[in-house]
Amino acid sequence: MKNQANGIFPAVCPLDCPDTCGLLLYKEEGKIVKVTGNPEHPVTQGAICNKVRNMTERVYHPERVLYPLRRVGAKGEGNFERISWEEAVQEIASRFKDLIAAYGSESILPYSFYGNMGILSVDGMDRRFFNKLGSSILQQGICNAAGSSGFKYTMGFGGGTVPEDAAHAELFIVWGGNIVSTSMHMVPLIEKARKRGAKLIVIDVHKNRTGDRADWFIPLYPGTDGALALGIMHVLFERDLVNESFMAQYTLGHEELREHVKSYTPELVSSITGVPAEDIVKLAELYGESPSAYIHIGNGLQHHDNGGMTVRTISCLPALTGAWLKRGGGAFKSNGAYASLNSNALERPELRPNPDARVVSMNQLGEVLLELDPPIHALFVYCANPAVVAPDASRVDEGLRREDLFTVVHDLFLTDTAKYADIVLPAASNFETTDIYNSYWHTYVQLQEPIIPTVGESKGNVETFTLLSAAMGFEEDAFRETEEQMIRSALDYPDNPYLEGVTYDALKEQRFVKLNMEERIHYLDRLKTPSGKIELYCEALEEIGLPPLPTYIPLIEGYDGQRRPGKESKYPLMFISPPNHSFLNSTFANVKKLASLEKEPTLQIHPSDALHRHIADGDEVVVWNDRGEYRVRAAVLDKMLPGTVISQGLWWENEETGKPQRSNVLTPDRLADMGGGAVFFSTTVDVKRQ
Ligand SMILES: Nc1nc2c(c(=O)[nH]1)N[C@H]1C(S)=C(S)[C@@H](COP(=O)(O)OP(=O)(O)OC[C@H]3O[C@@H](n4cnc5c(=O)[nH]c(N)nc54)[C@H](O)[C@@H]3O)O[C@H]1N2
Ligand SMILES: Nc1nc2c(c(=O)[nH]1)N[C@H]1C(S)=C(S)[C@@H](COP(=O)(O)OP(=O)(O)OC[C@H]3O[C@@H](n4cnc5c(=O)[nH]c(N)nc54)[C@H](O)[C@@H]3O)O[C@H]1N2
Ligand code: SF4
Ligand SMILES: [Mo]
Repeated sequence: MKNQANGIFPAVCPLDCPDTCGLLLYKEEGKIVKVTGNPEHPVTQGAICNKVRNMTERVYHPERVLYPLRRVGAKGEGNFERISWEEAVQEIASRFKDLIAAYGSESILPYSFYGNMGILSVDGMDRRFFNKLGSSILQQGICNAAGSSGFKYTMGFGGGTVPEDAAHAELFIVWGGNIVSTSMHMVPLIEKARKRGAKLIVIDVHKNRTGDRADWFIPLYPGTDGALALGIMHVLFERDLVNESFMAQYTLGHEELREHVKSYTPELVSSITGVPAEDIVKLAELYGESPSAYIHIGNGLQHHDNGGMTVRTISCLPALTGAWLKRGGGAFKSNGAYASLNSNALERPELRPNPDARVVSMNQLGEVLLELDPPIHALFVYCANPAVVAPDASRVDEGLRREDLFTVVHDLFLTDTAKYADIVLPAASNFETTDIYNSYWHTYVQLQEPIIPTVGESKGNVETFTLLSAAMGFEEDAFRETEEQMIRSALDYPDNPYLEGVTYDALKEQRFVKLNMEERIHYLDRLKTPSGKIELYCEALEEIGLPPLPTYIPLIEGYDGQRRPGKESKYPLMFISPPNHSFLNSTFANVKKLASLEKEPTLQIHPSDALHRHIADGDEVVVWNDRGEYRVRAAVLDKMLPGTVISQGLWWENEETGKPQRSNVLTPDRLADMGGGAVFFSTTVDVKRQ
């Protein structure tokens, strides 16, 4: 395909988005000229977002890194000279060897996330390389770690209601997410259901694009969702809207829970959440009386100090009503676990000479680079842009600026992170490489093969880490495997019955292959919690110092449960910085067409908060706390409760204006209550006119 000048070729969207769309790439004279959805994809059915319709602007962007580069100016300045791959690889290998000899292999830290969701790219040859190297291990808690952990404490498994079933729900609750922007294929599915009378409720700290479409939008104070869920439980038990036989058969601890939630009266919960008591009762009744209620648990509500407990609590709701037994009912946090692959075969942990190597959190990169003892001396960043996306960005900058830190960045662009690199390696896009993709929402696995030759001298991750392995002198066969061999071994995984029938040959022939969802009939009978039941009472939580029953725990930095700032909240406003519609995290922030749709970063502020600060709509404002400051334009709107301000989008620094515009200069690097998750939204700030 890559050598054919013209034609229409199937492809997969590589971005960190639940929908993992099937694409069609139109080629003319050897170049991709158009990207559309593939109408044959059973779930995404030909519809794609505007971001990826503009993917050619990214693939052929004039600023794509085309050659390996070596830094010539100061760190962060962004001045580089062109070098060859041979030089780059040799320099990296010799620096790594020297560092290992002087300080040990744990002085090297990989830093990666899912800028390309390809399994071979981010969970494949790279892992083999760092395992064999014996580097420090990165704990990848930046995205859904707290919430996924919370869901698992309750359900034992990282999979819930799948889209084909959700389509049959009568009530959709989108809770702490923004599906219109972040999982757009849920929308037609809900709209179709609404035509036959289904309802959409959105619960969020601000009226996002999804809230705009809701039958009922419920605003609440950040980090108080756990209390709202407990209030719903209180009403469900009190009004006998629970399913006793379901609870008896499938749950552990419903009697304890019944007693426990007596104290979460609608009045108390209203005082915590800001949701009127009568609305809490109405919401519980709608939920309890719905023939089939589906809860879409977004990622936003778990980026908090209490994010794990919040998701654990919400995911208990369907067990009270028995919604899991209704077609379309239940809950979704992530469906990634249905498509679990053979990670040992992919990552080869047995290559690691030091299985007990230290584990460091990607959410504390600044701290790790500045304080860790013994120190990190080399950082290898790929498929991630930590200077923009990681919390406490000023500390991250300070760490990246360290003269004695050897930094390599493999990316398609000179991102804010790459500007700090000693060596930049040009990355190929996924349309230039072979990989497989599973989705954390739908149930199809897809194959991508190269559609165009690599742009410039760029190389995909597999090839890059294969080259580096050779330069390090790694001789195992694992470093010589082809993509096909890696895919075959990843799919050979009898431990996951959902993977039955998904083979390399089937993928070659069909492009998208459905998981064996027949297996889901056994979902409730084969739960992987210690008790095999849905754990309303969860002993394992006591082991990590948390209450075994769902409990509202106020934020460390945020409201204290009585609408007063909590003990570490020096500032009066809660600052929420969710993703925006036109970027994918910080990806596309450098694509003019998409950046111009978003215009500029803004701060949405409630009229009452704006008034006493003398801030008018359109004013330039400074947003600050002890960690840093952020200068943006105010948008005075009443889309949230007073006391909460919103700034959407992960923007790169603006070289033209020089205005600080990374929201993460304000966010804390504390870890959430579970899973080492990030707590971006448990942030307090103040705002003034510039
Ligand atoms: N267009 C676009 N799509 C994306 C992304 C993107 O950047 N842009 N990112 C991708 C990634 S990596 C992810 S993880 C997903 C995330 O997608 P979602 O699961 O939709 O999560 P977020 O967009 O992070 O959710 C943000 C919402 O949570 C709300 N929120 C914040 N705090 C609270 C709270 O305490 N309670 C409640 N109820 N709501 C709260 C915010 O107001 C915001 O509306 O989207 C993916 N898709
Ligand atoms: N304030 C705030 N911060 C947040 C969030 C938030 O809501 N608010 N959301 C958080 C969440 S949920 C997430 S998931 C993280 C996302 O954090 P990241 O995954 O770091 O986000 P991206 O900005 O998408 O950066 C991905 C990078 O990978 C590069 N890339 C793409 N394909 C390839 C490839 O094949 N090879 C290589 N080597 N590089 C490639 C892209 O060019 C891009 O620069 O951000 C987190 N940060
Ligand atoms: S970003 Fe999401 S919606 Fe857009 S094309 Fe990719 S998978 Fe589809
Ligand atoms: Mo994410």
